[in-house]
Amino acid sequence: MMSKKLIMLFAVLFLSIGTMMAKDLRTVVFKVEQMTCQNCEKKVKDNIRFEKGLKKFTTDLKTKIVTITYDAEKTNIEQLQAGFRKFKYEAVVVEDKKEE
Ligand SMILES: [Cu+2]
Repeated sequence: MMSKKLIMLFAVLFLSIGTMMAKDLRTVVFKVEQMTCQNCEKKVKDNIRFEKGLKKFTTDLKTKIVTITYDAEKTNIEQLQAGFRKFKYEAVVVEDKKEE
């Protein structure tokens, strides 16, 4: 039978492995001035959903805000902005933060 000490050791080991494997997820908030109606919003949704490294995103038509959670090992803000530029939209960074 395993001793309590050994079980503790395994618990610590698994916890540290979990931390090491945790993805570097970041959330960026973009202001997209061109997103002025539902069609524009749909255009953003239809295009941005295919961006590499994208984890989740939300759009808000009223504030023209697009919030994107992305894997920082697979993409970055410049690449996401380039994604917007493909359909002639300019995404301006309002906020960029690391996910806890
Ligand atoms: Cu529109």
